[in-house]
Amino acid sequence: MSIDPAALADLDTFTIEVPSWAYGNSGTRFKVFAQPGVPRDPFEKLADAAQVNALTGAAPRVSLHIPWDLVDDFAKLSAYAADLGLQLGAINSNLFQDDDYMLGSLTHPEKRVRDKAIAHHVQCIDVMRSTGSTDLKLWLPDGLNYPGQDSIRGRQDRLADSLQQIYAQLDAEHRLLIEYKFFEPAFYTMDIPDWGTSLLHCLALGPQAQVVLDTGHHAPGTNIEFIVAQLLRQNRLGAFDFNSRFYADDDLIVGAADPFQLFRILFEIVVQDAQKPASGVNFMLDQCHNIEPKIQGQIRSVLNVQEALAKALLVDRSELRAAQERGDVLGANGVLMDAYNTDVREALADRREAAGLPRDPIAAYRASGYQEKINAERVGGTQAGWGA
Ligand code: LRH
Ligand code: MN
Ligand code: MN
Repeated sequence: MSIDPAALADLDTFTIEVPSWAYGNSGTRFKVFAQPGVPRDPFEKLADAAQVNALTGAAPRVSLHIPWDLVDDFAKLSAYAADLGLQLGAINSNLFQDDDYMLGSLTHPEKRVRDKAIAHHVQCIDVMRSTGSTDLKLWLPDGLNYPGQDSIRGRQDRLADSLQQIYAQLDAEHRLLIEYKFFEPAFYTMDIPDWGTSLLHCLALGPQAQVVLDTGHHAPGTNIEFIVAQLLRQNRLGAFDFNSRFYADDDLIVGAADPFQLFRILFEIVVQDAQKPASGVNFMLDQCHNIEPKIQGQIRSVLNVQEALAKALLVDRSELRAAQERGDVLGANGVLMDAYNTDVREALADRREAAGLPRDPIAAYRASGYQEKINAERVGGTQAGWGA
């Protein structure tokens, strides 16, 4: 299949937000491996993220996690980001590392604990006011391990009330992005296990509440692109947490486990024009690089998303529609597969070169000397925030 450069034009405005925690040390509950050169504070995380953006030209925003990225002066952090050509992106709250939250946070039976969890979000909204961030991202780790442990219904009611209190604090330009996850840390039921629960809470809250789809947060075999199509149709797909998985919430490099799934997801995005910035969908990464080099891992991730989007953009939509309308099952499937099987790597390298970027950003990073410099300069890098 020959590649019409005009078909790829949307790549020029398509950006990917990187997570601050991808640059810190991480691991599993068994072991955190320390890597040389990892950042010692949020400023150094931004410096690393700036490398990813400089070499790909497509990663200008960085998500923060609070309190992992707590600093005294967020306006200063924001100004530093701007100096590096970056913007601070979504602010992630953290409800999973406080002893008070053992039995839940926003759903906890005790009002005192719920109030504390709500107050944490008010703190995050304050951070957003200093950083200029517009997205408050909430992943709820609450849930039950045993049937009968607490009332499933009662917890939904408490959750609705807590979310309402958080939503009421948002400024007009803010969004509350609600992430779901089918299991872990709770094993019997999570309080927001799926997109339906997330969407119902969003609908009850109002138009500033939208769903976050983390690609690692579904039961094996779930058709994620169906969820994408459905949420977009309702105007409620706020963001992605991209990563890939073989088993559960593996947080591996996006497109590494199943590039065909990533293509199918991005095709549903393209069908509804959601790759354009005006759609408001924030394409974020949520990954950890436990054993691979982190900055290169982030660059690889950005390239993987770009490659999958390029293939999705190459689908001949009028051919596809024609085949669909005449009931040509194999023809329609063939149109999709032709695009998926197209090697877009040279075309993307050409585009990068034309934009003054390196054809091969990973090779350029390896040749840049940046890794050697931070390995020498930074001693005692921080952990990403969990997994100890
Ligand atoms: C939960 C999650 C959520 C957290 C992040 C660290 O599994 O995906 O987005 O904020 O991991
Ligand atoms: Mn996530
Ligand atoms: Mn996750």
